[in-house]
Amino acid sequence: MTRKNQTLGEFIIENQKDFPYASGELSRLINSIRLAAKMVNHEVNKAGLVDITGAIGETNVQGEDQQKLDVLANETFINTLTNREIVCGIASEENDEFITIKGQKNDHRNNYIVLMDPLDGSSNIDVNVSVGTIFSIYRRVTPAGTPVTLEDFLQPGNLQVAAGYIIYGTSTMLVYTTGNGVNGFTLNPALGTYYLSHPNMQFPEDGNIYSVNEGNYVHFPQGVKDYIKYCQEEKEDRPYTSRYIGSLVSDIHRNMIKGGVYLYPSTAKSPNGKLRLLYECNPMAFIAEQAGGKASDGFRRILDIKPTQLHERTPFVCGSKNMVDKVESFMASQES
Ligand code: AHM
Ligand code: MG
Repeated sequence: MTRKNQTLGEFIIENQKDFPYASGELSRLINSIRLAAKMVNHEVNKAGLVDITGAIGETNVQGEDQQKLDVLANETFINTLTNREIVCGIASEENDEFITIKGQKNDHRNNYIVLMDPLDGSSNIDVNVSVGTIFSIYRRVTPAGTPVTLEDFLQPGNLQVAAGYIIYGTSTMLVYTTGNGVNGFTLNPALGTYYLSHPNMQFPEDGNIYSVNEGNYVHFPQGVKDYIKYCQEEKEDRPYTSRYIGSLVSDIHRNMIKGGVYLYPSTAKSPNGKLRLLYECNPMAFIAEQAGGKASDGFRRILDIKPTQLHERTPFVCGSKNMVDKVESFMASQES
């Protein structure tokens, strides 16, 4: 159930019964993400002052070292998630290996795994363009009471119990799903409260925006080249509009609201594309499907891929259902 003026805190409590394994742990986990996001938001908003307060890597006026924002965001999320007796393991784009959390009694009793990209698109920070945090949540598969193993992290995306993103944009928003649709909350920075601003978000079934780094065009597979030409053709409803921010969260968020498709295909140099399956593509795919959209590697459903490595990459096509279908049909016609 959703209400106007509902805060994220109220929403979490009121919808707890719909959460998988409604024990309250997942609610507390989402709550801790909400808190960490506020802290990161505070730092991201100050990023433009770095030239005044001291450059990254230098010592600031208080004698503290200035940290890179992505490192700071990583530490903020890890510290917030660690202190709550819910999470047993974290994997992050910023850490080569996963982190094991023993719990306060050192008994490895916690149940949830979090995979995250704490600050995606961070090269955009220097130029005051939106960045985001992406997170994916699973139940562990190894028994509680034992340390987590890689197996707990290498679960296919279709087993996610929750996923979401935070967009640090003109407003800061937290958008997430627990498998009952997608809801978006906007932060009122004066009050530090998130309000339900985008209930039951839905990808339009069709759209007219395509988002891809066309600088890589010559390296794209023929199917993607053909699709791009299709988008540019002069027809009744085309050419489509090209929009590419280079911040996955922002590009997907815009396309979910307006209707569009995001592509990061394989290239001749990177046969698996650039984006990471576990903490970039899977959470976005879960959100896309929950919002009536679709996510694919060009041939198969992202959420059905069985991961083999923590940081593995995959080609990624995500957006309005009919547009992703179209990309897949171009890809299939070029497969020999
Ligand atoms: P990052 O995790 O190093 O920030 O890279 C991920 C980002 C995505 O947000 C974005 O969609 C993509 O990389 C842009 O890549 P490119 O500059 O190659 O177009
Ligand atoms: Mg990233």
